Amino acid sequence: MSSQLEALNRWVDEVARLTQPDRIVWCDGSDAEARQLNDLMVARGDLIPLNANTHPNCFLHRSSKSDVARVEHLTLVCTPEREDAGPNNHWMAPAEAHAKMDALFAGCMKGRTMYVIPYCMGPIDSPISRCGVEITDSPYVVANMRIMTRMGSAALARIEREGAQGKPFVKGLHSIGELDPERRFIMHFPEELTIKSFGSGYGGNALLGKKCHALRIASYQARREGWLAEHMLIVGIENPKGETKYVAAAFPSACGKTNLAMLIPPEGYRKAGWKVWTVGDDICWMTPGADGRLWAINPEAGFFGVAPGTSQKTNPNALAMLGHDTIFTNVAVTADNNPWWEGLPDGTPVKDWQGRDYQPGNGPAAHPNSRFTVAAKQCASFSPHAEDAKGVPISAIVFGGRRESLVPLVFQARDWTHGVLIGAAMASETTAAATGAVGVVRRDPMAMKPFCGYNYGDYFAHWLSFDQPGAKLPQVFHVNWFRKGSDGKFLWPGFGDNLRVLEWILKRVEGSTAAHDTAIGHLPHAADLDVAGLGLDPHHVSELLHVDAEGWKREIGEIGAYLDSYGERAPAALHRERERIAEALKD
Ligand code: SAT
Ligand code: MN
Repeated sequence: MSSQLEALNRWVDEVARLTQPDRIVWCDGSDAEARQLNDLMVARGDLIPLNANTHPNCFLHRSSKSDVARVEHLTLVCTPEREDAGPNNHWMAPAEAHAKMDALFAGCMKGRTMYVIPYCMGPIDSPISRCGVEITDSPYVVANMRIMTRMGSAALARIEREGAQGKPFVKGLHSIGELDPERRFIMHFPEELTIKSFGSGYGGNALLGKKCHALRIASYQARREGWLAEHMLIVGIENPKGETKYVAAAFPSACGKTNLAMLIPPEGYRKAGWKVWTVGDDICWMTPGADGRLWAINPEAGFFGVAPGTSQKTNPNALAMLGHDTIFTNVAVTADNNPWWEGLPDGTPVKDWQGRDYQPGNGPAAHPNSRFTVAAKQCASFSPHAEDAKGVPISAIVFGGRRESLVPLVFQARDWTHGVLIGAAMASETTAAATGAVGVVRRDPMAMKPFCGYNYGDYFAHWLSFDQPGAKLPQVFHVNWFRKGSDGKFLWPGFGDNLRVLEWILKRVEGSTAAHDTAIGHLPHAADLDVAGLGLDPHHVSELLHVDAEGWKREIGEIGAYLDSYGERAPAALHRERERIAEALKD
């Protein structure tokens, strides 16, 4: 046995001694194993089979009602020095955190089965991919990890192979405990490549390959090793000439990343031959290639998407892929046992997400953060290059948030440093993906606020460090689909029509269109955005492309105060860039 497998066995033994499960199961990822687990969960009531005629092999899971979203206040990064976690993270000293977690884990799997899940984040043969092992007592977690990662024997073989090359795997220990919010923590030990999560069964808290590994731990590794682990979708845009360019885009949770990744071109574009290819909808690992470009993979194998709002109108690709082999969590059901959520035009809920008879007075039928888990391969727009071992080359990086006011529909950074400032200054109104108030504007640099596994000041410096001689870095843009007019209505139609903005972005990448230079960056000339036929009020178009100098002076001031909150660790180059913009706004 290789020393890596010995180390893994030792860790599994150690965990079993601590948690005292009745049984230990090593997951091989086979279909037979999945069927057995499903049967077990159905028998226990953890999964409810949905209508087998309309939704073959689809199941509903109802979570505990106080376990429906990520819990940022209980998510900690445990580095020896508090400063290394930074003001952007909750922190605890590693020894104290281990003691706290081990006390929670002691005996917690008595009467339960402990599952050992070897997994690979990214295509199994890609050098950019990384492996981990999650130990959990939740069959629901196993079923979700099976869809979201490459899980089982192939991953175990890679772990063994990489052990011989001295490459470690990430260790994640998870127990649902008693699902008691008072006894819940998600702890990260980046220097030990270790995660300990207790007391929640919810996606981002429990599927440890996702936010915990692929973002918090991976961002830390990426800084050490010279790559980027980002909260970004990856989408390929094919023009009528048959050329495909790839765009990576960062938006906070529940701001439409899945919809953008699966966009259906508006009819005119479709007829002209435009196509959109989905590579990923949530996480992007990018690494500089020998040619100087950034090459990206999606480390995930599935989509864990927000159900409410997903419809034939907003995301037909998603709706189609949800017709079979899907796990739904916290949606409502109709009388004929089909899944239902707010935003679906047809069907009537009879049971709400908690399984109660549906009554409008009880609030939405589906939980606002209810989710689907589905294999990426089920998506009709899934890119034929999504599993390429070398990844796909990124031409443009797009940052975006939910901003009712001030921020224009689209603008382009002057250069990389300006682009990093734009990413660092991102702000967005909060959503239901995390517990807490919804709709409050907060700074969410690169949409990584809940996911950056180290000090944001160091993270900004890491981003700046990619600007090397010979680098062919992507152009950087900022978009805002969520601008509202004085009547409180959205000014921009969004969804498929966002391709009109992506088209301008790609023209800028090619250098085939001029732009309007402003203090905050390059904006489209109204005539260069293909909005004819959208029926937009021309006044609204100019509002969408307007730079409100007074508003931006305030914003730039707030960005300065925000950078100051990282003290010495905030790169001087960002301060200088901010000052340059502040000066330009005076003209
Ligand atoms: O954290 S999850 O991955 O479960 C969902 C999200 O917040 O993006
Ligand atoms: Mn996300």
